[in-house]
Amino acid sequence: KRDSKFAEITEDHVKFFKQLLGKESAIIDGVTKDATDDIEPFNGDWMRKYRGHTKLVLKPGSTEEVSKVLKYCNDNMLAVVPQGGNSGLVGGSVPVFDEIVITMSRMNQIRSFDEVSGALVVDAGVILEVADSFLQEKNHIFPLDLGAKGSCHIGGNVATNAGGLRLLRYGSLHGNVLGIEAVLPDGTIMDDLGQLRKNNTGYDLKQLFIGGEGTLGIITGVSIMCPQRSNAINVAFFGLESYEKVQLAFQEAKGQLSEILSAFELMDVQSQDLVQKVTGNKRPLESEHPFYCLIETSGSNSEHDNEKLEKFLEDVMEKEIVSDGVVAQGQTQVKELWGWREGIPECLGHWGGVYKYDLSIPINELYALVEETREKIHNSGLLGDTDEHPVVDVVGYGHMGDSNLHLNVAVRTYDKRVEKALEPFVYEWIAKRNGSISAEHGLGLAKKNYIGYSRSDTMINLMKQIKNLYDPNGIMNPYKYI
Ligand code: FAD
Ligand code: 2HG
Ligand code: ZN
Repeated sequence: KRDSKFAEITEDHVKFFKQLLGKESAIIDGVTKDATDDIEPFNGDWMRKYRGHTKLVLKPGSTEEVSKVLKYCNDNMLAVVPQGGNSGLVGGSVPVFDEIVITMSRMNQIRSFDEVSGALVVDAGVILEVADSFLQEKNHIFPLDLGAKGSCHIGGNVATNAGGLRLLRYGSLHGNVLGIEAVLPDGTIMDDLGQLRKNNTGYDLKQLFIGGEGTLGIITGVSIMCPQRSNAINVAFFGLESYEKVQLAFQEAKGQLSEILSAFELMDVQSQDLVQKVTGNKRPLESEHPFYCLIETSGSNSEHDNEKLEKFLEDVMEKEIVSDGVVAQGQTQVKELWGWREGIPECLGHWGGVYKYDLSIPINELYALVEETREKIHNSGLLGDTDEHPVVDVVGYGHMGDSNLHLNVAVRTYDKRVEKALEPFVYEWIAKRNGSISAEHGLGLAKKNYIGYSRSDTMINLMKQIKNLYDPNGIMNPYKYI
């Protein structure tokens, strides 16, 4: 239900914002004129699962403008949703009712780069791929990479504490982010945009905004540590006959490839079958296997790394851990092989909808959940790719190197019966193993009722106290997890 403490947007409010933001393009106004088509992309999420009813989208162009917008909203009890690239997978970036969308797309400038320290300072609305291309010219790399890089914003990445494909190597944003500039609901600008690697002067408040999902304030600037780009990127793709063997391969990879290992990704055959159905591409390996892994190495010497990777593959095949495999010959094949992994989320959406679970699980049990879920769906009679039996398939893949499983159930339509078969089953399964119901995507709207499976009442109460301190009126991204 819409919270009646929030004001409804009036023509006077719109007038204020128009005066403040000036430019015609800085506001999409469905209040004083009928909502245009333009506003709809801001109301819907990437999965087509959540839909809000905003009538007003604001596009501030500077930190000062964000500050003035938020102060006005706070004074007038207008609820807001910060939005980055709108690629989030938990419904956190779209309004639930008529909250004002504040999109960061106009704040898209790279502010500075220090070639000696590797510190990059950007506006929150810079697209991840744009930052990475900029860094490539400077022989550096953004320490985060993910399939949505072409659309997600760095501010959104930080707000969700995104993990992605290379966390194994470069670590999480909690370690890489050096500083944050954020605006609190009352308009206060929290300038903590330092570039220091070490700074133990009191509480590290910026950490609250990393993974805060827009519930405390709006991130306007980010300073982040970027490593040197490796000259050599090599990739191997291989098939295995059991999850036991996947674990052995992971151990071997860590042992044999140690400091050059930069990704270890897992995909089951079901996920690969669906990717093939959608893309029609030829599979990297001739023979079929229940599991596939993709390993990436990043080092300084291509020949040396390639030799290491070839030797690794030979060794694990000799030990009968790996059944078949291939090492990419050149960058085109590197990209092609990555496509079989990075393409999964997009391909799975092809049938209509996907129930997504993003889980941290003790590694030895990681795939057991997929098997149990598959069995449950089989027994429920919902499998069939028809309107009556809407489930297309149950697939498991993810960041094996970080014990992070993506359990996805592809469906023709979102269906209450499927949801009932999956929830709270999946969450109970995770709670029993002290796992996490959100490894890297956040809670948003999707998991708001389930936080208790991963956090104690004491922890949740402490979070609520922080929320009330920063946002006493509760205008920041309401109806979501907190
Ligand atoms: P949005 O979706 O716009 O917003 C996400 C949340 O952050 C919302 O709650 C929003 O209110 C808040 N927010 C956004 N910007 C700000 C800001 N400036 N200040 C305060 N709050 C803000 N995620 C991973 O972790 N790893 C992956 O490997 C991965 N792969 C993906 C692949 C695909 C194909 C897709 C579609 C998504 C993937 N994601 C992944 C999820 C998503 O891309 C990330 O969560 C990303 O970090 C979201 O960034 P965004 O700019 O799109 O944020
Ligand atoms: C990935 O690793 C993303 O590809 C998306 O985190 C996972 O769609 C998903 O469930
Ligand atoms: Zn992921």
